[in-house]
Parts: sequence; C-alpha cells; structure tokens
Amino acid sequence: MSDDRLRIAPRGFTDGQWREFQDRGLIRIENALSPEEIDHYLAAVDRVAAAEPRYRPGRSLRLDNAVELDPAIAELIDHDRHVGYVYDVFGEMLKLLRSDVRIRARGTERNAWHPDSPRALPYQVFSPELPLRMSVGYWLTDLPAPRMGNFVYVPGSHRMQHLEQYHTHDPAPGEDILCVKAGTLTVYNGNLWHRVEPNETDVERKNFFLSYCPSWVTAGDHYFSNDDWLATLDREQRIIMRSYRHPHGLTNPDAEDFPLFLDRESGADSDPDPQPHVPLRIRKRTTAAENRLAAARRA
Ligand SMILES: O=C(O)CCC(=O)C(=O)O
Repeated sequence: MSDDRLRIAPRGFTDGQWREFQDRGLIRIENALSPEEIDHYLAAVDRVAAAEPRYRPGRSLRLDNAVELDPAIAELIDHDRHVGYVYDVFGEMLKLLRSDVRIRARGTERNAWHPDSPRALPYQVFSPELPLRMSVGYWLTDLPAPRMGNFVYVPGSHRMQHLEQYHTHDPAPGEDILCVKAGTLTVYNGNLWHRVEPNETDVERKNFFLSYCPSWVTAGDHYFSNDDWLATLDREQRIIMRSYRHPHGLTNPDAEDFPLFLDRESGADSDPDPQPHVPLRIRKRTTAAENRLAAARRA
C-alpha cells in the first residue's frame, strides 16, 4: 500500500484534557457538533428507531452494534472528532468494543451504579493506570437539569474497586449529574462508577455511546461484523472493527492493518529509531498515554 492512503492520527487529548481525564475519569467537549451535525445524527437515531420492530414512539430504546444499522452511525467508528482520544490510549491495537443508540424517554429503565467492566474481577485490577475500556458519548439532546435520564458519575471513582452504593440508585457523595447541551461529547474511563437518573420529563434523551478497547479485549455486542457491511467501510473503520476470523487475529492483527495511523508529529509509521529488521506488524509503537505516564513519573 502506498503511503498516501495512510492517515495521520487525528488530534487527541490536550495536556489539560489528559489531566482532567486522569483526575476525574471523564472529560466533556462542548459544542463539538454544529446544529446541522446534531440534526444529521438525530435523523440517524430516528431512522434506526423507526426500523426497529420493538420500538414504540415515546418509549425508550437501546440498540446494540448500532454502527451496522446506519451509515451515519458507521462514520463515527473512526471520526476525526473523537478517534484521536481513544487512539492516544489504545494506539495501534484500537478496537470498537460496542456501539449503541439510546433513547431514554419518561420512565426509562435505568442502570444502577456500576463500572463498565467485568464485575467479579474488573479490568481495573489488571490495568490500574490506563483503562481497558473508554466510552465516547455523543449527546444529541439538551439535558439542562437533573431527572432527565442523565448520566451520573463519581469524579475520580475510576480508581476505586468498591462503591458503597454499588447496584443501587442511591445518590453517592460527590456525584456529578451530567447536564449537557446538545452537541457535547464526553469521553470517560470505563472504570468510572456511574448510574442513570430517572427521566421525569417529556424530553427524550437521545445519544450514542461508542466504546473502545485494545483489540484483544472481548467485544460487547457482536462476535464478528457482517462481511457485506465491512466492505462498505473505509480502511481505518474496517480495521477498528477487528473482525478477524483466525484465532490469533485479535492479538496478532494482519500485517496489512499496520499502521492504523501515522504518528501525529513525525508522520512516521514507527517510533524514532525503529529496528528495521522487525516487521511493522510486530514493531512496538508507543502510545501518547504511555509517553504521558512516563513524563509524569519523571516529573
Ligand atoms: O445511559 C447512560 O447514561 C449510561 C448507560 C450505562 O450505564 C452503561 O451503558 O453502562
């Protein structure tokens, strides 16, 4: 493949955003979507809801593996708007773990306090410094106040293995009830403890969550992607779906899937001073997160 088909990694965390992500476990990016983009994605939510036989207008809905349902959702797999944040952490092994569409109407069922991970032995035990799962939220409806089906989290709780309120809807000390304007993006560490507020209004909360992980962490809403659908994707989208059929694929992805992105600063497909005799598919690439942790240790 000639290099002009390769993409430079889109922009990721600023230093300030990284500090906030490490401290609080969640960052928010306001005005990430223009009014036209909000309408574009709301139309996609409405299309996939209308096509779902279980859906009744005015009721709540959750659709898994949403990227396969509509091209406007598929375009988010590797969208420049957010993919750099998850690339900063999962680097060349980036995978989409799950994608879902949420409509939370009045009286929505809601999740009690939990982290996004295996519960009996959470990811956090194995990887206390960096998450093994991160979720990007696309908020498409104004949620200016509590009791609108909001996402609620305890800032800093991604470092905690226990929360007294686990599996309940009880308020937790220090919790932040996310009140967002439509067009806001959030990025959170999957180890963060969170719950969902009731929705006592007639505003339907509509949003997407796209969750990412290293390729060898199991996906959450599919085993393999549909081949015909994969053929509609661009190169980076197809790679990030990681739909390998051979047993070693997820730990040793195909040679043609490297590099996923070129380095943001140097434009190179390798770290400085690569060992040229080592094939690219097994050459270690350092992530931005690794560099930031190393710098923090030196400071
Ligand atoms: O809908 C939400 O705000 C959060 C959903 C949730 O808790 C989850 O997907 O794990």
